[in-house]
Amino acid sequence: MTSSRYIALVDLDAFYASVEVLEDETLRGKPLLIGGSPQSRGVVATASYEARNFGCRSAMPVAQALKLCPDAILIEPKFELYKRYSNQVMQILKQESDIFQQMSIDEAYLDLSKKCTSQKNAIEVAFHIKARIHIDIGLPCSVGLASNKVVAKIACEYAKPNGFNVIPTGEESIFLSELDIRDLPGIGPKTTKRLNSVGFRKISDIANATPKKLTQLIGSSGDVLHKYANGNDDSPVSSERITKSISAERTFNSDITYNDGKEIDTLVVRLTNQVWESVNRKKLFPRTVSVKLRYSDFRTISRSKTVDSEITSNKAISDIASELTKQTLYPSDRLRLIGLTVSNFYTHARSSQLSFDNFLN
Ligand code: TTP
Ligand code: MG
Repeated sequence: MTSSRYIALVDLDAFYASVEVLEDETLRGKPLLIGGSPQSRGVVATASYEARNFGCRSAMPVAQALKLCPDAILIEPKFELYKRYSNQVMQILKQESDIFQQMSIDEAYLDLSKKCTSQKNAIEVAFHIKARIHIDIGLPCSVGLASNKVVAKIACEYAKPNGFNVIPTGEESIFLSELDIRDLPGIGPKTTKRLNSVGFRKISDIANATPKKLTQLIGSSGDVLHKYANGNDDSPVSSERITKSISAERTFNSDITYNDGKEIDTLVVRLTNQVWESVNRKKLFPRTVSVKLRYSDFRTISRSKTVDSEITSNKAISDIASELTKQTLYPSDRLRLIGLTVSNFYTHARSSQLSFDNFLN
């Protein structure tokens, strides 16, 4: 047994809406929707907790949210403003913890294991951090504290809003056991349906199943899901910079002519395999594929395509890349370089956006 870790997940409450309230105190306590206009078929970025009482949620069409809560005040998002507040919060988190991993604009993991001698001590530190965010900046947040990231994340969800949830070390699986399987990171509608169809409803149903049975049901992600369901997750809080894009390129010894595109397609597949190796290792799932083409006269152009849902196979990347080259190049075009970039990632940890569903057939 390795020594215990103290991991905190700090997530701001109704972040965009809370910033709007700080900027205009008359909005406090009111139902707010931050999102685009219903005329332009806008969606809700976030709803204040007062609006959530009426059923308004992130990603819902604004028109639908206004039907649920006609008195809600609709505010256009001000991303620059939110980014400034986010930077202030992240600054505090960095100061207070030696290992810090920002997950999104309003959420970060802190590893307090080095700094703290006991869970009690970690509770004091995490409380102090929550208080600083409130007093120094004025924003409410929720904190989950546990021995690993998955449990800290779920604990935080259950603390919202403005809460603090500590899962004592050793009690991870007890905390999880009665929760719905959908609370586990990565379980989307498809996985839920498949697991429900064999009677799995609570996390303990997954915890008590054999990894073999889970793998039969949902493929290779069964193993990791079994670990999570038992309250285990040894992934580190990693202060590595967030990867924004992964690229590979090839310069030719002598220019090549596009012709029927076959040679370029073969190169695209090779570049894709190089990129895919990193993408896979880092558990990243891109939505944007770009190709860079340098002609024999050094003119360089880039073409990109963004797809609706995360790309989970190298074949999908190479198909998009060769489609982009096909749309761009003429048979007589001569090239000296071709590059491939994937970007716009959703990470494994951003569970609400990526689910094991992506691996189901
Ligand atoms: P979240 O932390 O998911 O949501 P939240 O902070 O509004 O509410 P809470 O954490 O209390 O549940 O996202 C942070 C911000 O990111 C959110 O304020 C707005 C933005 N966002 C979107 O623009 N679209 C989305 O679909 C989601 C989920 C969030
Ligand atoms: Mg939040």
